[in-house]
Amino acid sequence: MRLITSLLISLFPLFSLSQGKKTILPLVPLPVEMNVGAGEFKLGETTLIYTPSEQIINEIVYFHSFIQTTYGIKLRAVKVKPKTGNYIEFRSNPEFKIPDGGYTLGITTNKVLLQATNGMGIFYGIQTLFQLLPVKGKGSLPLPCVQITDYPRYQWRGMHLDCSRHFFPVSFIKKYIDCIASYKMNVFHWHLTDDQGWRIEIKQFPLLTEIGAYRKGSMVGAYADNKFDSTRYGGFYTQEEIKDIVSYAQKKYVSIVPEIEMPGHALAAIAAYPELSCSGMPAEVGMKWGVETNVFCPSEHTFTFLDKVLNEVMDLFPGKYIHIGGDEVLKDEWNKSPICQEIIKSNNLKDAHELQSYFIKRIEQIVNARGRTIIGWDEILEGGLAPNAAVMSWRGVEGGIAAAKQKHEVVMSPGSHCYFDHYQGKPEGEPLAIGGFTPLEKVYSYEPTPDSLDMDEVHKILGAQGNVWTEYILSPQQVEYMSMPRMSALAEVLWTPPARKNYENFFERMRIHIKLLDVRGINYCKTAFKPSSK
Ligand code: TNX
Repeated sequence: MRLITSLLISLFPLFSLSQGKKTILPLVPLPVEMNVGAGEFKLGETTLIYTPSEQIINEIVYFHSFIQTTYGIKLRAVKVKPKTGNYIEFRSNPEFKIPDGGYTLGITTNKVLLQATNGMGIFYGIQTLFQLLPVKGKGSLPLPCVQITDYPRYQWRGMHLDCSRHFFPVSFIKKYIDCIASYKMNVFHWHLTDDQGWRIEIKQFPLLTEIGAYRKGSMVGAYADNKFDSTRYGGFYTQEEIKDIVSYAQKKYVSIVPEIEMPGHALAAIAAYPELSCSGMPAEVGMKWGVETNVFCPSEHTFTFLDKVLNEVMDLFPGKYIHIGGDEVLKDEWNKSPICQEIIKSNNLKDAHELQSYFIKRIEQIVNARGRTIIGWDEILEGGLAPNAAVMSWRGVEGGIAAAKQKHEVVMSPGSHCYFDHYQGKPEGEPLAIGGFTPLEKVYSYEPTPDSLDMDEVHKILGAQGNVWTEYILSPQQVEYMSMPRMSALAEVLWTPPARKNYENFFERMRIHIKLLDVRGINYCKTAFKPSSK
């Protein structure tokens, strides 16, 4: 019996069996190492905050104001280390030995000690503290005694949001970023342009938003019904709003990767400036979902336009990666167009696929000139990859494997596991979605690093990302419903060592954790928690 008990404890170290009572700590993602002890630290009005490290003052202010707004407790900060309990010490030291983004958290009955090498690690340790605190309470808040050592498995822990098909307000973008950060994820891939709407203000081309940000109507209901309304729909983010969001995200250690789609999915831009297409014919912002034949013409005029657009984009977004799309480029127009045939000939290209590769390489030069890197959907492999491009693998993992073998960076986002616009339960019991079936357990089972890569190729897998395409997602509440709890499962895939992963255990933790979502007003798929859809 003792053998079985100790085996159980070592398998599930987060079950504290003190006094025969099972305690599950609702931590998501599960930390790398964790030992639960006996007793509690009580956080209350008399708890002091102390830090010897000036450079993490933002994180401490963040912790302080969260405790005040959530529990009405105003903690006092002191400059001298308290001699006796009860206090919380935040310590940041570049010499501290822990991988980047990591932290250690020690909670004893009279002291909490959070240590890291920098503000990022402290920020993640604070997320853990927030998940350990009771979701509601006043006066004296118990924190279980525990020792945690924690750090991320992958460097790209991403979530995407399509703001073209449907537009979401700044306040929601911030809430989405908060949610991403609370699961220790660190990339927000912001899909800003597509056929059905251009959503980013570009000062040199005002028509992109004046015309391109609005469509005359939208598809309603299922695609097969082919029904439309005639309500003008649209919106866009001003450059001031974008700057505000970028700095908001920086404070939460989330880097924003903006996506400007090209050469396909560009109808909204073409509606604003028809000379960007091969025919030059007037066009309208898309109302129907799907893939359009009207794409950017690979002419010098288009490259000059995109140079200016991308430079404004790079002025706004300081991160390393600029997503340039590259997916689903129908070649109909290019095959017909004399201009394209001329470009193919004068550049010694074989066909329209090589023309697509030529297009992406020209764009890469614009982005590399500013010291940045392009990332594109896996179609950018066709006709030859641009020299420094990173690849986002969505049509399965093969594109990602091929890119890694060519020593290019890869972010995995296969439709099979990472498309959060797909159904997460039986369609009869779910709101209308695009199709597919990607329940929670399937997301949890995802392994981003393919077996077929060798030692120096595996490092090219930066991580993975969940994609939220919004053709059938009309409101912020619905974005949350489709993302949650699948985002939490993906967060654990990307943070926790595979040997520590266990779906039953994750599910138990999530069942408690959702109380926190309720308190924070975050919607989630309720059916995911019914035993039948586990
Ligand atoms: C494919 S994923 C697309 C999007 C759609 C999505 C719907 C990708 C690179 N392109 O344009 O919104 O499917 O699931």
